Amino acid sequence: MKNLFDGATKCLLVQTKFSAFSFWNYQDVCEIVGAKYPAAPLGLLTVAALLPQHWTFKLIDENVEPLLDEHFSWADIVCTGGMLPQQDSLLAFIVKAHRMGRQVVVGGSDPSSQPDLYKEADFLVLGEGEITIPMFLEDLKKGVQKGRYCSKERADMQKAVVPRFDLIKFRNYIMIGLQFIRGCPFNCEFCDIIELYGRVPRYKTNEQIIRELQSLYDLGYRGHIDMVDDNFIGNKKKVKELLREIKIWTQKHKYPFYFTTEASVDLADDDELLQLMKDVDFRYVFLGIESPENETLTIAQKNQNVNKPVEDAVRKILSYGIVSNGGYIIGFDSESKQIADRMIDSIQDSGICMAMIGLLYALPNTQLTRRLESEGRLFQLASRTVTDTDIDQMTSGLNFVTKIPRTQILNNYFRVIDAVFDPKHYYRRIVYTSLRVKPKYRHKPDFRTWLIYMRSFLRVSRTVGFSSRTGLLYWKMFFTIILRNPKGIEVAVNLAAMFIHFQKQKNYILSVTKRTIADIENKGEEKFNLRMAPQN
Ligand code: B12
Ligand code: SF4
Repeated sequence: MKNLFDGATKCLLVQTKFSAFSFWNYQDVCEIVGAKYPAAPLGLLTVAALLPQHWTFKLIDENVEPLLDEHFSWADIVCTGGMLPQQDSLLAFIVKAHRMGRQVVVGGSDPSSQPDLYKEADFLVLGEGEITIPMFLEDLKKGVQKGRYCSKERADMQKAVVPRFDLIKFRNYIMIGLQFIRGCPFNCEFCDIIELYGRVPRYKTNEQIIRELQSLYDLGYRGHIDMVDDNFIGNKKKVKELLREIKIWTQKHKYPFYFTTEASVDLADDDELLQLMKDVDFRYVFLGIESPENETLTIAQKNQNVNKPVEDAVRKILSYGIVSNGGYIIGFDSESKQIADRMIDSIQDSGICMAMIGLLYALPNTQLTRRLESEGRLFQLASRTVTDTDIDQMTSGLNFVTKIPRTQILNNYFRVIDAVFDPKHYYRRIVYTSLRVKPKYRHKPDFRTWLIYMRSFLRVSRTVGFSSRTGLLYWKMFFTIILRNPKGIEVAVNLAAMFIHFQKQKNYILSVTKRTIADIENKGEEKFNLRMAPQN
């Protein structure tokens, strides 16, 4: 048997397919800008940097190119990993790799949350790779053929390695991820981040982040970087120090990048932080808003959002040239009868265009899941969808016996999606946002990228501007912004492009939701719940 550790091992890393219908899988927009998938597989790029560097690596992302038998034939060992929406493709990959006679190493968030589902893998390397990959390698050195590795220890981010960005073709992706912080200080009941990564944010040093930026710069990458932190501002003091360092570096390098990230709503309380983000060219931020109702926020332990008018926060963030996207959830026990109207009003009043509205999903290994289990309300197939569709946060969800009648929740959900993604309403939000945004973009595209922007603009104008549903709205919006706030036009066209995806997503969600409602009405809710077999 070949010594895999010491030898000239060929290692195949595979990012398996995401489900086709996902809020984040905006294929139409990718096509318009000439990319193949939104985000690069940062987890596997990090794994490659943690494995022995004398190995040879090949990374295949099934979302951008086909995985062929010859890739397996080339490899001595294959690695994969990922999240819940990849569960089916990950499991199929393990079977295929075995059929091709290859040993499989599996890690990442879904295998870490529910390892037993992945028991067929030869090596299950769970939790943070920085801790468990060395454990796996120790065994590999000894010639061990199978193993499961996990640890309660948290990785020291200050020892984190620079991901192997050289393994991907940048042009395949809209954005490249970079991670500063793991963990979040808050305690939302439905969240698995605090279970996976803890409540004390651990961060890389400024030097590490600069090294990662430099690595991307040296490899020739320019453009969009997504700071993939669960809450970028989890430690405000540290993040300000980092932004000051980035400001010096990025000025010196003539602003090669612009940024997006995720943050809690209290970002709006800190002008200094917002100014620093503006200085280094942050353009979009995803806010976990969840619910417009204070009682629900309190019960869900999302106390940081209680009594925080979202509209004010979004307007404040916009005044720094940063556009907010928002995450919303429907299906909490404490929701009022007016939840649909309140959510629609809140989204319309804040002007948030990219609103990710999902049904409450009890993710494996969360406080919510444990509570529902103890109340005998959790469905047995808790990690899977309650519809027969792909796993997707937007349509799956409600994987438990609800307190409010399920059809009432689903009807509310239907109404919210229908209204929020109604073309008239969506375009009203584009106008609101684009008139108020005061961007001062520092990153300037090179000539080739500028040509791509122009081509994308023409493609969006052709697709949206000549559609019977959106044509009039698009041109009216376009001339309003050009005349009244020309600096907002880039934001306006980007948001209009995203609507191509949202329209399809809306139709898909509405048809799945309608089918589920009909199914429940047909059988009765009790029978529906019985079929989903609650655990008790
Ligand atoms: C960035 C991000 C995204 C991005 C990009 C993801 C991508 N590459 O396509 C976008 C915005 C597109 C996204 C979308 C979604 N995401 Co997301 N996302 C994240 C986030 C914030 C960071 C992921 C990341 O890059 N981390 C940094 C890298 C270095 O860490 P890592 O990938 O975990 O890898 C480490 C280990 O897991 C391990 N590892 C990973 N793979 C492998 C493989 C092997 C062989 C080994 C040994 C080890 C190993 O080693 C690495 C180093 O320690 C995480 C939260 C988090 N903190 O993990 C959520 C998270 C992964 N997303 C999640 C979900 C549910 C989704 C969505 C369904 C909806 C949503 N909530 O946003 C969609 C679906 C995507 C789709 N296309 O259909 C969940 C997954 C839950 C689960 N149990 O699987 C998470 C954990 C957040 C959450 N709680 O909601 N996401
Ligand atoms: S703020 Fe976000 S990351 Fe932090 S606990 Fe709440 S849901 Fe999780």
